[in-house]
Amino acid sequence: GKEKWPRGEETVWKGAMRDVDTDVSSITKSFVNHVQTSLARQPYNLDNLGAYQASALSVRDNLLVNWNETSLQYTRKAPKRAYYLSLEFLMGRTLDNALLNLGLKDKYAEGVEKLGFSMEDILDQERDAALGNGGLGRLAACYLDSSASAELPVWGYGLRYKYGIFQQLISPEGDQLEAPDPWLDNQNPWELPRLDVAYEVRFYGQAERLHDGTPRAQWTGGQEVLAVAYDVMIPGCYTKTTNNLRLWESKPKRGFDLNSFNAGNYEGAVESSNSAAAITSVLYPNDHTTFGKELRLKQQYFWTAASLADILRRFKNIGKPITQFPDYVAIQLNDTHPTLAIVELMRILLDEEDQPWAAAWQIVTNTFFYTNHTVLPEALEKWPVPLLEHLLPRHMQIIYDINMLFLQSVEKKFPGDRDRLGRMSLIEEGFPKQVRMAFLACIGSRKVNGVAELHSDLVKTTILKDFVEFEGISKFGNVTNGITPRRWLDQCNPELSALISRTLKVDKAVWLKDLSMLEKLLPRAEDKKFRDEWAAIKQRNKERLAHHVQVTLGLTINTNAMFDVQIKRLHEYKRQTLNILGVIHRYLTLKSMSAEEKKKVNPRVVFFAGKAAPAYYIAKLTIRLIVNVAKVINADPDTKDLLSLYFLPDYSVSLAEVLIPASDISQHISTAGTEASGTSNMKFCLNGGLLLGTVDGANIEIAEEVGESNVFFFGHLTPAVEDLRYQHTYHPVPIEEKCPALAHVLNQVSAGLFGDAHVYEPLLNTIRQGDHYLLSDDFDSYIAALAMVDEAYLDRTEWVKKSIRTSAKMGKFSSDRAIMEYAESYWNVEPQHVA
Ligand code: GL4
Repeated sequence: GKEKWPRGEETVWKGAMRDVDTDVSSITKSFVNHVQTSLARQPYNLDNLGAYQASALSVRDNLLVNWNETSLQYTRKAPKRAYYLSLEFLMGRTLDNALLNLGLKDKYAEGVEKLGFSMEDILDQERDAALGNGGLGRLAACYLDSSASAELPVWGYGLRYKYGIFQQLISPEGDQLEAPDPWLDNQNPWELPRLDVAYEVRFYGQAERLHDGTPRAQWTGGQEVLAVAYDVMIPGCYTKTTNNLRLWESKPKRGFDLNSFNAGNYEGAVESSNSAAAITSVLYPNDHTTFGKELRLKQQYFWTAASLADILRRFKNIGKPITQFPDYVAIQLNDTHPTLAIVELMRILLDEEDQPWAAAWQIVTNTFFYTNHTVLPEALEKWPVPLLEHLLPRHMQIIYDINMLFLQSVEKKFPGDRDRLGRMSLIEEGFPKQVRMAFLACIGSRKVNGVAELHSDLVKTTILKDFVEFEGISKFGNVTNGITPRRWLDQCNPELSALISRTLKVDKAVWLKDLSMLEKLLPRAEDKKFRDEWAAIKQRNKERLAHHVQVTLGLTINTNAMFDVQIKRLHEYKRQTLNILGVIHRYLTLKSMSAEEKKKVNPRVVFFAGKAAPAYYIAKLTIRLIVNVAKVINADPDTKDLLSLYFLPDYSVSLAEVLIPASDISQHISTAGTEASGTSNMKFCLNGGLLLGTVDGANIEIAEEVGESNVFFFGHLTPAVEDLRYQHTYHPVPIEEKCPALAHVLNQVSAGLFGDAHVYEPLLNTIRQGDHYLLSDDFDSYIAALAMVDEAYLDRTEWVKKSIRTSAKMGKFSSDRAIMEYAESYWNVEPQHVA
């Protein structure tokens, strides 16, 4: 029966309720309480790790108060909600972000100092939550921050991997080694285990159509595992709104399979429990590639099935008919990884809710929204039909049915166009047949978008061209990516944030939530005092980075040099190879200079960081080349004061927070048309670093905002790429002829200038033969652009003006703008103020 509420005396409850701490004495009190009770440790005798844990638990209590109020409000008002389904959430550290969003950082700093600790040391104890590979996962994290800050009822759904992205070690030879990332080892104060929120998820088994005049079928047998919820609080900036990120962990339904156990098969019994736990054991470390592994497909279904069951249960609590589902629920698919949610919702509506096909499809296609994040063919997901049939027999039936009805409607619009039917079919012919997930995501969604103007155009004119012709252009849109200025300015660059608040004469609470206000800094570019302060902050951030490298790697960095940074996943399309070959070119040029000529040269320090997928041989060779070039260059007394080079291992969100504010120039040099958006480009520019890049992704829109005179562009444009590749294949010209400067650099590498002459041949051959990413076409203009950067840096006054102008014009790239576009134009969800 229903329990009475409130139980007992309401006034007693109310009088005992906790509020958010606001003064230093209640903060120290809660800190010490957690030391004594939660940590069961003696006060006075506490290390930095213990102090971090006590701080985190105390901050968590504050978040929980807001989180509960937010949930209560959503339950009471039952507004339409949006759910962001992402296999990756690259959150980084939480404590600093939570303190800043709560507006309690100064008070906590004061409190812990009184207890004998430094805030900086405490913050440094936290491990990154690195449940993502790169931009796609970090974007999801920025969108959660912006949703909560805009008071939008948006929840994230993902997986609670036991191991996040691998830790990268670099051997002395320059090989990347991978070690597991045991991020949960020291307990994670930021998650709330919800053992009471659990769903059964089925795999394998048999699906039988009922043939009773309905489209229903029965799915039975197979393996059942349990999905258990872990909740992560997502505080908004200067608001009570604290949303939820729900991560699923897989568990065996029973500790072990009793049937096998009784039959004397102990090993088999334990094995089934192992395989259930395996589902959420590790994040796949591939960015832009798919491998067709069964466990990855299991992850995708496990996560979408649990999330949908949870969403449906919450919807049912409102008590509305199922046909109104899309009036209360919008689901954003972060790339094709959660596409099975479309099929799973169809299954539930048909088989469990007894909906006719057309009604079910109507509900589905009004619920989902699909974002595409890349047009690289190797990243477009396809699942073998036999694998799907085996693992998810009912879903495969439904996919066939969707496809049949879909192709019938295509045939109706384009009668007799068999080529078109073949191109558009959800099932690609071949051995084996494969399901094209991007097509399924497209036809199952209300809207489809790309992540920057150029990319969205490419989606419409290439991979989904036929679908635009069939469904009409209005279904296809663009939402240019954004970044949260909380983490990527206020948190990572507190001095710059403070300068901005002083200059604008407004509290950061205001401009951090309306980033276009930065434009008011523009006139200050003409103010010498302001420029000097601006430049001094950049210099201190460079020293902070140098200090970090000194402490962690024992290397001494020349902070009088220009800091030139390229940090991102290693990939041929991102062309780290172009950068390192450019560095070698610079080195060879310096070696040929007279002492007199050298005096005019600007010293430069080049930084690289980034991980390569463990099986990506060419990307790993690029790391090896960078490391070995660094050894030679950094040890050469002729040049080392003018050029040095570092590969910083184990790139992470936290490392990015130190690198980005220290950059004078950063490189975003993908082959035109390959980088869908890029988001670190925005982070560098927001922090006053200038951009050296190709005419690609969001670089284009950044240039539109800050003005072309404030960015350094080079290279061929997207429309030329196809032609150039055709030339490479059918009319190849030897590199010596086409680009002698590049040929010379390659020959020096081949000759063993950086050791291991033969080792690099496979890498060099990707350029000598085929050159799919057009390094030989862009090398000369790249070198010219680097020279223009040098030239510009000599006029330091003008450089600082560019830096200020760049930062001032970055308002558009706040993820607050992006999330409002999704909320208003796609999801139709509205802010819910929590009083
Ligand atoms: C990516 C794109 O490569 C990147 O340009 C974009 O900024 C990011 C977020 O939209 O998505 N796509 C894939 S796949 N990984 C990415 O980082």
